[in-house]
Formats: sequence, C-alpha cells, structure tokens
Amino acid sequence: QVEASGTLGLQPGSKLGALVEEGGRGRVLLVEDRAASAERLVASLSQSHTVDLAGEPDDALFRAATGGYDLVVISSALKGYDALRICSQIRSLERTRDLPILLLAEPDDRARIVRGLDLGVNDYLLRPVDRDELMARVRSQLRRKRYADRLREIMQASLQMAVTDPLTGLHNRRYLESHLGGLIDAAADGDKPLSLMILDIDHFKSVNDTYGHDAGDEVLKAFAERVKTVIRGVDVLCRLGGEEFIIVMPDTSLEVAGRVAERVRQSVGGTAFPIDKGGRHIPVTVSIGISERRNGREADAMMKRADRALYQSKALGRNRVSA
Ligand code: GH3
Ligand code: MG
Ligand code: MG
Ligand code: MG
Repeated sequence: QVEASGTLGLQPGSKLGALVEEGGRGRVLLVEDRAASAERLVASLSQSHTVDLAGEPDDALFRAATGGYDLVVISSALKGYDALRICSQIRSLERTRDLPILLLAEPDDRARIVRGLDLGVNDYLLRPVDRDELMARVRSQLRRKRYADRLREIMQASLQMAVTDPLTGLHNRRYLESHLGGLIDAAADGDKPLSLMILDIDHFKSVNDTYGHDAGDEVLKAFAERVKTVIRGVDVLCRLGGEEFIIVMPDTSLEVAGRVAERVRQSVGGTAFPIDKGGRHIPVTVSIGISERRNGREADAMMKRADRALYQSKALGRNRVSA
C-alpha cells in the first residue's frame, strides 16, 4: 500500500496519502448469474467488503446507478446478456461514469478483455479466480476510487471558495460575473422579465470611523443575513465588495423589483445591527438602485443602469430606492 501511494506521487503522511493507504470496507456490486460462482465470490468478497449480488443482470445497471457502490465486479460470460454492454452503459451514465469496473474474464477470451478495457473497464481478472488476486485487485480499485473522490471534493471545495465571500458567506463578484449572463439569457429565452438591484450601505465609512473596522464587519454580516430574509430563494444575492451588494431577481419586473427593494430598504432601516459581543447595536440605512432587462444580453448595461439609479438615491439624500 505504501507502494500504491508512491505511484500516485503523494507525500507519505499527507492527508491524501493517508486516505489512499487506509483500508476500509468498500460497497461492491457483483454481477454474476452463475449461482456456484456467485456463491464463491460473495464468500470471498464479503470477508472484507459489503457485497450485493445482482444475480439477474437486467437490473444491474439500475442497481449500479442507485446503490451507492464503490466498485462493480462483473462476469464477462453472463447467460443471454452482453456484459460489455452493461459496462459501456455504466460508463456512459452520468451517475456511474466514475464507478470502477472489474471484469471477471475467461482466459481464452482475450478479444473481449481488450474490448472491455477500451470501453472503460478498469481492470480484469482471469478465471478460475484466485482469491488473493481478486482481493488485491478489488483493494486497488477501491483505493483509486477513494483518491478520486477525495480529489473531486477538494476541487469542488476550492471552486466553491473562489466564488464565495469569506466575511458574509454570500456569493462574490466572481460568482455574479459567471452567472449573470446565463440568468439574463434564460430570461430572454423564456421571454421573462428579470431585474436586479444594487445596494450600498449609507455612510458606512463613519460606522468604521466611529466603532472600528471589526464593528463594521459585524454590521456587514448581519446586513447580509437581514437581506436574505426579505428575498426569495431564487433571487441571487452577492457581495460585490466593500458595503455594496447586488440582488438578481429572475422573473421579476421593474415594478415588482421596486416593491422588493422598498421592502429591503425598510427592513434594513428598521433593524438595529449588533456591532460587538457587548450587545451594542446601531442603526444603518441603505440606498438602492434597480434596473430591468431590456433586450438581449446586456449584463453590463443592466449593472450600469442600476449603478446610475443608486447614484441618484445617494444624491437625493440616501435611504431610498431609485430606478
Ligand atoms: P455613502 O453613503 O456615500 O455610500 O458613504 P460610505 O461611507 O458608505 O461610502 P464610501 O465608499 O466612502 O466608504 C465605504 C467604506 O466601506 C470605506 C471602507 O473602509 C469600508 N469598507 C469596505 N470594505 C469593508 C469591509 O470589508 N469591512 C469593513 N468594516 N469596512 C469596509
Ligand atoms: Mg460603496
Ligand atoms: Mg461610496
Ligand atoms: Mg456606502
């Protein structure tokens, strides 16, 4: 097992290395319709793993897709079924694309082994099955899968981090930039309205100047939570940076957006925001600019119009909504 982690180029003792070296029971789906062989295989595999037997190959694909397995072990010589077809179906289904497959092959059927490997079978084993070899090949596939799963998790977590604002936990500007175009396109395709609002906390600099930057941070966090309670689940709330936020509202006309913005403004204005652990609270107001989708793909233009409207709200004395 040390050898295996060496192959993957992992530092000994690293988190990934430890994961790869760890043994652990796997969930194995065995596809074998010959009862005597199935019984022997289940007896061996179940010593170290949890095994389900698909003795009727009809539902092997369905079970592979829904059973949460780590590995499929499949006989190449199923009666009346093309095992390789099942393998290629497993490979082509989204849910099972990365599910490892170990083929139990007949020694005189090299052509099928080659075709299986080309179809995406991960490894094979010649009959008669040697128990130690079976267990070693299963372990090797399970290690590979754990490693791949872990890598995928790490990748997803860093992608998530790249589009998340660490202070508030909201989406950040990068998220908005990669999603606004798509939301506008979807609205245009469905001939639906879409509106957005840009929010900017009033005189926020004086919050920092008066109470300190940490207090300012507390206000930003509580502000984000407050705004969340006023909008719908489909609305996309992002922190653009500083004390500026944006809400993209699918299926929302300018008129409705104006009412939502007014609700947000009043909710913020009516809230006392905590600034420290001592229980001190301060009032805050917010200025808002709204805009609605017009024609085609115009993310930048919509942002500009909302920005201009926000500027107007500021110029007119703050704590108000403009379109
Ligand atoms: P206005 O009503 O015109 O919007 O006035 P303002 O003071 O809110 O606007 P200005 O743009 O002059 O100041 C924004 C302030 O927000 C300045 C900056 O120190 C503060 N700020 C930006 N990001 C953060 C942050 O992450 N935490 C804290 N505490 N303050 C921040
Ligand atoms: Mg600002
Ligand atoms: Mg400003
Ligand atoms: Mg401000």
